Formats: sequence, C-alpha cells, structure tokens
Amino acid sequence: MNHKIIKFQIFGDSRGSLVSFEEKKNIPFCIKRVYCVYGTNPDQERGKHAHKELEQVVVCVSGSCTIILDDGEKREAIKMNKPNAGLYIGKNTWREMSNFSNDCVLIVLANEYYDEKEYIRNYEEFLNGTAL
Ligand code: T46
Repeated sequence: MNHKIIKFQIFGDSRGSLVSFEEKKNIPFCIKRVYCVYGTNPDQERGKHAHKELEQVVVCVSGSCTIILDDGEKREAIKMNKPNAGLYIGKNTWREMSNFSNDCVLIVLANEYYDEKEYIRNYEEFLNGTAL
C-alpha cells in the first residue's frame, strides 16, 4: 500500500512539546500547500476520494480521528491521535476519515496546490483506475 507512518522527533521540556516539519527532511517532498481540518462534527465523515498524483502528510495535532486507506485491494484503518506521527498518503489511495473527536485538528502538508480536477471522488472510477 502507498502509505506509511513518519515519526517526528518531539522537542519537549518543562514548557511543553514541539514538533517540526521540514521539506525533504522529515517530509519526503517539497511542501507547496498546508491546510488545516478542524471543527468536524463527530457524526460526520470526510474524504471519500483519492488523488491522481498528489502526495500528502496528515498530522493529528489535537484530538483523534480514524483514517481508512484503500488501495483497491486492501483496506487499513489508522487511528490518528499523535502530533509526532504523520501519515504519508501517496497517489491513488482512497481515504475515508471518521470518528472525529470534538477537538480534532489535522494539519495536512501537500506537494501540490489545490486542484479539484486532480480528485477522484467516485469509488467505482477509483477501482477501475487501479485495475488498469
Ligand atoms: C484530503 C483530506 C485529508 C480548497 O479550496 N483548498 C484546499 O486546499 C482544500 C484541501 C480544500 N478546498 C475546498 C474544496 C471543498 O470545497 O474545501 C472544501 C472541502 O474540501 P474536501 O471536501 O475535499 O475536504 P476533505 O476533508 O474531505 O478532504 C481534505 C482534502 O481535500 C483531501 O485532499 O486528502 O482532506
């Protein structure tokens, strides 16, 4: 499957904790876009799409949620609840996000600008593409 967990070093002291994200160092690409997902109601689902080429790293900096990843053959559910563990998601990977806690905040680092044409939002279309 085209995903992996990236562990970030925690710089912690008596004041609290800090993690940093650096392109081509602990993030495996050049970062063109950063966005934040927050305030999602716990009964709502997000995602339900794949990307043709986009690569991203998702970091849950507060609260928790579940991300299901699907490569067309296998599905894996990943619990997101640690600021020091990023989820790298490569191209052609279907994702579904659910079980959001009220305080869930996701920071997402992406290697390209936003482009709706780059999304595959239909699951059948996704499956047909991965079967090629
Ligand atoms: C992903 C998961 C983890 C923009 O205008 N610019 C942006 O950079 C993004 C990401 C979204 N938008 C607009 C497009 C929609 O009108 O914001 C709205 C919500 O986007 P979407 O429904 O795609 O959000 P999610 O949470 O389902 O998915 C997002 C990302 O779109 C997606 O790439 O992998 O987070």
